[in-house]
Amino acid sequence: MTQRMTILYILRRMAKEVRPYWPHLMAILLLNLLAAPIALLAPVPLKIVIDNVAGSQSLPWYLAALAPEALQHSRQGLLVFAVGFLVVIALLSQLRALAGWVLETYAGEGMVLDFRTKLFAHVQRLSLSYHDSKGAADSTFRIQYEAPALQYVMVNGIIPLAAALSTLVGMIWVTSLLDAQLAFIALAVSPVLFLLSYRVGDRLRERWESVRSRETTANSIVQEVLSSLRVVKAFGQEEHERGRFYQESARRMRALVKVAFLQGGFDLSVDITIALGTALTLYIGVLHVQRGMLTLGDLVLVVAYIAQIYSPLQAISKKLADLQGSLVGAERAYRLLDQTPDVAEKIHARPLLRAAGDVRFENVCFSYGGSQSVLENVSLDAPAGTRVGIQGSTGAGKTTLLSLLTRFYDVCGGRILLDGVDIRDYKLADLRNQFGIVLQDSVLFSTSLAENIAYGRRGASMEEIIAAAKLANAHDFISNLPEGYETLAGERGMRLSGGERQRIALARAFLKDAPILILDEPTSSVDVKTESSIIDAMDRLMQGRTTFMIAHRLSTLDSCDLRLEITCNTLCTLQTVGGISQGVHAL
Ligand code: DCP
Ligand code: MG
Repeated sequence: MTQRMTILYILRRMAKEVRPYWPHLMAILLLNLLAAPIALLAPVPLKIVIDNVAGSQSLPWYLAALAPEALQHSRQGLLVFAVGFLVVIALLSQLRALAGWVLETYAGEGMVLDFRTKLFAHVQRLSLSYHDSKGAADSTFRIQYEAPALQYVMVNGIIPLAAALSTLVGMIWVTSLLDAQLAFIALAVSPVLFLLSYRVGDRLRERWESVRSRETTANSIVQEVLSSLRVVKAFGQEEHERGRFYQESARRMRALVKVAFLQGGFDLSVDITIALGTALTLYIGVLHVQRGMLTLGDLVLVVAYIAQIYSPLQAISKKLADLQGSLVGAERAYRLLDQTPDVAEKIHARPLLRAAGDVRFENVCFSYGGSQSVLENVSLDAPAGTRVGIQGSTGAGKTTLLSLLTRFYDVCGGRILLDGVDIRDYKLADLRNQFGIVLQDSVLFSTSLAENIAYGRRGASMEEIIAAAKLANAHDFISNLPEGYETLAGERGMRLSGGERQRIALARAFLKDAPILILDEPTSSVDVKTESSIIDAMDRLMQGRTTFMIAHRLSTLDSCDLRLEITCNTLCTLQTVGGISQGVHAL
């Protein structure tokens, strides 16, 4: 199990994270601190009405300084001043609230937006093996639901905490001027409070962790089921999935009830500790009065102030407990951010504009983490322009072999060379830019067909897109659609048939015009007629490019210069055509 991050560590990291928002946070804090003096002004107009309008006292100096000269000499004038003052105070208080609200929303949402974007960018950089093992739902949850922890802690947590702390200091100072000993006794409960929040905080955090992990699981069930709804429906498993979802959600609920118990118990202990503190100060205060150290009036004042000391103390302890849930969220978000991609780019990686397409595998070994190796000692040599056909039974490792070439995964042993240079020495983006890929199951995005084709080269013109579609034998079927190139593909391209998706993917590859082609069974899910139209398009696409083509139907591989088969984790040559003879070793 990974070690827990300490609260201090998380807070420090967060403070660094939100550095651009520090001025906003300071302003919010100031606005928070202004609330108390404005609240103190609220009863002043009433005092003016009673003392100076109904009564006949003259205005105290501090109000006389504020009131316009003309209003000070008649009762009518003073009344106008009093009601005017009331409106001004209300306005001030509302303006303060409004400014606070706008600033809090702006800063809070802004920092969450930045943090989310950072997490999202990082998740995209993480290698496929991370996502294979963790699943998409986990990352989604962390990005969408854990990132806001930043706002809860920095805006809704630390600021009220700081405001309460400064009120506390002010109140202690005022009380200690009246009776230092009493102030000290009143404060004696604070270590108890902090110890309490510390102990309970730790346990709360543990419970919150369990709530969050249940939430993630429930969330991933929803995501998984909805993305495979066809299968669920086909096998009539709705009830089973409902049960799975219910169980996880019920576990989450039980964990939350435990949190509520703990938090409720904590609130109760804080309140009781504070009541004990008040009782003690009252007792000792009365003793002081009896000994003549304090007047009765002072005692009343001190007791009132001590109540004022306790309310921020209470707020602070409860806030510390409240924050635990958000701290757990933040920790989970940081854990994601701390994942290092295992397919990493070297610091001084080589740029690569356009490769010639000379590919060499040297004693390549690979396994997906488990003990079972998928490829062992695979060597092959494909000079630029070679068409390599790869066959092999299902699960033999054909897709894996080509995933190594694009560095979706890194080899465990041996090396792969492109134009004589280890592919790990190139910049990742440059390397991947060298491949046009048509996968076993082509996935489209839920945008228009034109945009889907243009995914191969952002910013391609409509003419180029249409030209690519024509080359891929896709233009005809696209033009027959009512909305043509503007037709929406539906989620993952589900509104198109398998063969149609495949041809869009080919058009994408045409548009990308990369020197190396990877065709992973692009005709596996289409009828014979469509297959011949796709093969026809592929033939055009393969011209002048190094091509790796996987096919189950062996006739598809007829046009290849080099035919390989993967069996028992290694490669054997079936047939070499033309000048390529030394290519492959079966080891
Ligand atoms: N494998 C794995 N983890 C992954 C992908 C695959 O453990 N993320 C395993 C499953 C297979 C082996 O690796 O036992 C080879 O998988 P391939 O996808 O490379 O197999 P093929 O492409 O050869 O099979 P198919 O013809 O079905 O596409
Ligand atoms: Mg495969």
